[in-house]
Amino acid sequence: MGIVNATPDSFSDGGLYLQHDNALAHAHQLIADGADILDIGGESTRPGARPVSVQEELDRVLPIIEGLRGTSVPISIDTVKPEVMRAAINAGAQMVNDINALQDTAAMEAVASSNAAVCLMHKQGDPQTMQQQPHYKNVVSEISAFLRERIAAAEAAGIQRERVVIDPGFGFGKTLAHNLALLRQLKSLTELGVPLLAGLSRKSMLGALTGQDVSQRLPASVAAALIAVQRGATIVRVHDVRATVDALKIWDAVNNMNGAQG
Ligand code: 9MG
Repeated sequence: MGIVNATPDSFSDGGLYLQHDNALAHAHQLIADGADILDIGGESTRPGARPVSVQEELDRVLPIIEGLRGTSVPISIDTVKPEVMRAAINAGAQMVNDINALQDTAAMEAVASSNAAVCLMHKQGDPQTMQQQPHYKNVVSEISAFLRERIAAAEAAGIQRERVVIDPGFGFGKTLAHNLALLRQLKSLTELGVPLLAGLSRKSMLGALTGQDVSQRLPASVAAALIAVQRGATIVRVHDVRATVDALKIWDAVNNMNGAQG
């Protein structure tokens, strides 16, 4: 899953049209690099990011989704807002990436009344404050229980299990120790019986482990994606699609005997 940020570029003041052109060009590059899904987001989830209105988010993401209509890969809309979910699905999005795991009733209804797939992600707290004091007795079992409950809630609302993906939400209300425990025991989440998505790309836990600034986290991101796939993730949400795809091709050739037979 390639990440397409439809958020203003801090280095450009070319206005909405330039932003859209840049995001569309980036999306096409990610497809050429081997992305199987594109995740389009119009509101940053980083701590301290300014919240945006429904209209502002729609203005950012809809032209991108419309511009990608007819392309070969499914589009995911990264949003917590039910209005944005509905509009994006109408514009052609086939998946909703909700970091709030459809805990908002209107969001649950927006997905239930469509055929879209959904990613249910765990987070503790909200993006503004979540890194202040994350606390768990047992991070893996608590997140597993939360995701199990959200899968059941989605099914009860009429969203078939086949449409559901789960995600432990690396970095969302978790310390480095929590994130490492989750990655170490990621396989246990596959017991919930739905596909597992992992998003580790360029995250601060990788910075904490390597000492690298966000712009220098490609090698750590590729390593983390590979570990996640080895431990059961079937979708990895990444910025650097080509490097990740290359690494996964090697892993796949060794593990699934897709390469030359010796
Ligand atoms: C929007 N977003 C940022 N990080 C993410 C992650 O790890 N998973 C998902 N599903 N979405 C994310």
